[in-house]
Amino acid sequence: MYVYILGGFLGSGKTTLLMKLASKYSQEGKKVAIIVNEAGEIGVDGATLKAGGYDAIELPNGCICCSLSGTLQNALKSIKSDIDPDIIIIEPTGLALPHKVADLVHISMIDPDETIVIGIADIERFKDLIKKKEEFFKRQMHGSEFILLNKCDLAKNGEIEEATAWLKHQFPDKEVIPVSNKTGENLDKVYEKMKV
Ligand SMILES: Nc1nc2c(ncn2[C@@H]2O[C@H](COP(=O)(O)OP(=O)(O)OP(=O)(O)O)[C@@H](O)[C@H]2O)c(=O)[nH]1
Ligand SMILES: [Mg+2]
Repeated sequence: MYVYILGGFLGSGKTTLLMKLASKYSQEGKKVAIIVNEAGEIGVDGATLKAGGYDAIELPNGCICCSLSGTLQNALKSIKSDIDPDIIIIEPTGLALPHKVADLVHISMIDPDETIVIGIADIERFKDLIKKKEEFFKRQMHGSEFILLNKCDLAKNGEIEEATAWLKHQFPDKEVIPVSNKTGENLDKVYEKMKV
């Protein structure tokens, strides 16, 4: 069982990627379970996900990396015992620290083969986010395996190069992949990075 955690600020494209991943893996015949913890007004609810044929658990009103940490651990345990999926995809709120969610997965004793945190940044609001919340953004990306620079379909000339250079300077060890969760650009590279 693999656990993927999609970390990134509010509106960066976590749910859009989650839906793409869930549908790809289901089409491949894998059993996918989803945990979403929405903070914002944009997104999908558990009912919509279930309609897509996935086992989905929605954890609203609180943040899974802090106030709902016990709830998350219980959800993970019941998913493991009741559904036993091949893949669990977790979308924490845009205000969560994804590496803390990964720590909770580890201590919940569900014993995944691997837990992978994917960092997602929004190219359209990149400069603005760095200006206003640089420290938080860095902490959010800190525990990720690699970083997706999303919404590349909206990027203006030079923006992708500039943001990539900034990210590579902050995180020399992390691969930065410009993608569009909307058009699907470069998502093949993302799938290659995933272990299943
Ligand atoms: N143009 C463009 N829009 C995108 C892309 N990915 C996501 N969006 C749009 O950006 C908005 C936010 O996307 P979501 O996937 O809901 O983002 P999120 O990170 O789940 O948002 P929260 O859960 O509210 O934090 C939606 O209107 C998406 O349609 C992309 O690659 N390109
Ligand atoms: Mg969302």
